[in-house]
Amino acid sequence: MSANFSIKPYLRLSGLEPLVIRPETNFVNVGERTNVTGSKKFARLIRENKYEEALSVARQQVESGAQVLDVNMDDALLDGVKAMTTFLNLLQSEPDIAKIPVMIDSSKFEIIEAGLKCVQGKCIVNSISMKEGIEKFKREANICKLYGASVVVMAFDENGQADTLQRRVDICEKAYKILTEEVGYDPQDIIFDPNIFAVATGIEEHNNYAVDFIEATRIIKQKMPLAKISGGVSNISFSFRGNEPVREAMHSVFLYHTIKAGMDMGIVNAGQLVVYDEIEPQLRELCEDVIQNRREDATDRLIAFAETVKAKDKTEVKNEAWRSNSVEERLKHALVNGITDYIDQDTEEARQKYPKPLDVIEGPLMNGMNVVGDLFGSGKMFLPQVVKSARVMKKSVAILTPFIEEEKERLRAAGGESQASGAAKILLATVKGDVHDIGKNIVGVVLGCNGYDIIDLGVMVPADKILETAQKEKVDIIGLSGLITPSLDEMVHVAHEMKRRNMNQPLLIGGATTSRMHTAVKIAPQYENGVVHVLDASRSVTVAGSLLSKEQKPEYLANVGREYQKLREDFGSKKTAKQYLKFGEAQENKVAIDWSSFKPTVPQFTGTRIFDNFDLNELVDYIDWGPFFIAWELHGKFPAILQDEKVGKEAIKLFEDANQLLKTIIKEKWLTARGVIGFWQAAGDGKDSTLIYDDNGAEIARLEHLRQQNKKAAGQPNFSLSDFIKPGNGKATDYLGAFAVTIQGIEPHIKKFIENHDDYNKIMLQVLADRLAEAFAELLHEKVRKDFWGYAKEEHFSNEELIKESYSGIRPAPGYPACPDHTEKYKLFDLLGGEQATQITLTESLAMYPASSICGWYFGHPQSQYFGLGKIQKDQVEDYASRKNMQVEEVERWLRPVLEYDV
Ligand code: B12
Repeated sequence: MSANFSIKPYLRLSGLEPLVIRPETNFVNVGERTNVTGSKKFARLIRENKYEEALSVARQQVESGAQVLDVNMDDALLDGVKAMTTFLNLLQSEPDIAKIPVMIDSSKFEIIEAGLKCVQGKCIVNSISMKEGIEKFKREANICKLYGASVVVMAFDENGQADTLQRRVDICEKAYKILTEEVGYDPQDIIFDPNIFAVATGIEEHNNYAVDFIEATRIIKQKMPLAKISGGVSNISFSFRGNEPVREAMHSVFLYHTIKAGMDMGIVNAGQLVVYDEIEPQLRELCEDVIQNRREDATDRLIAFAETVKAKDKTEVKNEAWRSNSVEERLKHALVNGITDYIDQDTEEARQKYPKPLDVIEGPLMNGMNVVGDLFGSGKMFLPQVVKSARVMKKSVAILTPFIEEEKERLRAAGGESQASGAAKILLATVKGDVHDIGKNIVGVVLGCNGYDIIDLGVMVPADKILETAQKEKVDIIGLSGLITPSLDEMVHVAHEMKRRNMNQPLLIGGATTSRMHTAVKIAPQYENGVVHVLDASRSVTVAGSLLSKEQKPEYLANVGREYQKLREDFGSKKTAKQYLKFGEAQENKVAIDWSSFKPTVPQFTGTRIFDNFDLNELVDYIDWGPFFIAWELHGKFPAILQDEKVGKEAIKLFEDANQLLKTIIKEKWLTARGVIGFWQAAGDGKDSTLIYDDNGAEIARLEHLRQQNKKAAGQPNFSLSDFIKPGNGKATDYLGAFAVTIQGIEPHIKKFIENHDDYNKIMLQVLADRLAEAFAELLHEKVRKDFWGYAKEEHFSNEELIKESYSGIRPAPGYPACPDHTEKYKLFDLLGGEQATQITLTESLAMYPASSICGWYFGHPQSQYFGLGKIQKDQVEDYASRKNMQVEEVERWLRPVLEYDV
């Protein structure tokens, strides 16, 4: 180890990927739906032994932004040890879920221990305490330590739960001493939960609970600075249930103090819905009185005020007081609140006040954006608000630009130097073959808000163009984006080219399909001057900041380099640790379906049917709003998110804006929906292929499927989509369907929004077009089940049930986890009538243009289900290549992310 290399004492957790909780990290969300005590659906699936389906609950959690996954099997009707073991073992073979750390949650230690035996990486045990004496506490802590787990310690001892400041501190300190001195725990692996209780309950003894928690947090952090503090924030405002404005304000005030005191994680049901500084001053004062227990009548006064808040609708009162402030303050207010109403007149006033137009940008506008950046960075502002701020900024800059140009001209004519903005330049591009840019656009806006000069080259940009522009424009950072897996290879190519061209700018990698692991293993080794994977827009700011600071850059890149080296080593060792079946064995363990009594439902037609200009009104009810909010980085389930204590207010605003735009889109016919579906006679070959026949019984296509190859728990099959088609002996015995849907016509409207400097509506339109495409796929699938194929004529599901995929039959899309090979899209498009019938074009990476397009297969058998393929081995790849008549190397190129071996 070199002399200046030391591992910082941060709480380091991991699933397949690490989660490091650094001092600057905000609250850590723990996904709580994989908990039989909290989720009825999850409990039912576990009781019915439907573990594969139960995994989808976990997957949903990860997709909605959980950073840690809480797993709880405490149900009297369950064998908890068995359930925990089976579920965690299965979960470990799903890389998209197992990437985040697990929190093993149980009140029974034997269940915790069973869980500890299964998880890979570094997990959290929730919880241990001294409730049943010190010996038991030590014994359990020792076992947790043996497994390398971090522990949540409840402030609880033999005398009960700690409810005074002194007892909170004493119990935590005692537990800390035992854990660090006797058990040998690292302090950073200890998380205290010092009990948040409700205040303003009318019971005098409760009045000091908040003060005690805050003080306990402060003292615990002073005495034990490396330990973490956690708690359930919404408990504090329990007595004001039903009065959201007051609860929001209380949470904000409480968090203001607890975060300052050192609270770092928790189940964030509560939060800063309102920024502390923007709480109505009288309400803030009253909450401060209650939280800080500053006056005897604090509770009564807050209750009295709460009645008035309840009575009036806050949002009706438009507060225009800010208009009487200075122009600098007004610009700041407009930026922070995303108000464009007065931006023309305020910008003009500032331009006249300042000596040069550029001074307005570098002065009040940048000051305002710095506030926005800080609030976003500290979790006090949400992405939609930031994008609205950007719109204000861009509009103001657009007003100033002609004056800046004029000034430049004047200086040039007078032989002087033209002013140059000193902002660092960042080039962004979606790589060749990929058409997606929502994520990239969001990153561009967020970085732009932080003062960087963004050069956005758009989508499908070849490596040469990216690198030539970077060199010509002397950019400081290059950022690549990609949504589908073939883009990963293109990113490797760009990195390779950067080395060949002797470039020195750091390279950022982002987008839904990218990962730290792939970046470390495949991209970083191509280029030595810095390759960094960035998970989302919020993180791009700190990464860019570190890379652009001369002082921080060397250390930052050295750290990333070490982290990636470790990931490469882990990647190498993990591969050998996993157990796989020979391909033949996996084929033997296929899904057991009793075909003897199966009679396939005959679809209404065979061949294809086109739905052109489909009524958009009909699609609205089929929209799944969940991913809409995820795209805007507001995490939570729809519609509950609209009531969410932390993001609810912003979610409602966003939802209203979306519906407003949706109405315009439909009324003014901005977009057109086009879909194609088809059915064909089919038969399985008894192994991994599906044969497609025309009406005369002639074979017209042969679909190839991939099969799970990891060793399964007893009774669990190795899934392949081919298992869901009835085998035939060269003769049709079953049916298979396919579809493609697309939303066309977005381009002129995007152009208009760009011209209008309106990123907010540009991103909104893109996200809505994607939602409409997905809704169209859902609606057609329903029509297929009930009508065109008609195997589920009696089906009656609500939109919510449709989203949960409660129906029979599936529509897997090439590229999705059950069928990750994009090249099968060629066959799908041929069957559906090619690009002409679908009006979708395929890029060289098999992305579909327009971006808002989806295609997939229909499987009708009631036992058909979604699954994740996981990794596969060379014997299967060779078999697959020979079946597809392709070179093994070519197949390996398309399937690289699912290969269990290196190529
Ligand atoms: C919504 C969605 C769609 C939308 C389109 C999304 C879009 N326009 O971007 C629709 C419904 C149209 C769609 C279609 C398809 N999809 Co899709 N889709 C998703 C989903 C559910 C969410 C993606 C998303 O929009 N996230 C929100 C945005 C804002 O996030 P983002 O793009 O990741 O960007 C953020 C970060 O990644 C980062 N970032 C992004 N770029 C950059 C760049 C830089 C420099 C930096 C620093 C950071 C950065 O910051 C962004 C903001 O925080 C994902 C699953 C998932 N959970 O990711 C699958 C997913 C991306 N889709 C997938 C697939 C396969 C498809 C289809 C091919 C399926 C098919 N056969 O029809 C098609 C392809 C469409 C096409 N035109 O070719 C796969 C891709 C993996 C693969 N195997 O290729 C995924 C991962 C699902 C899966 N688990 O398999 N999809």
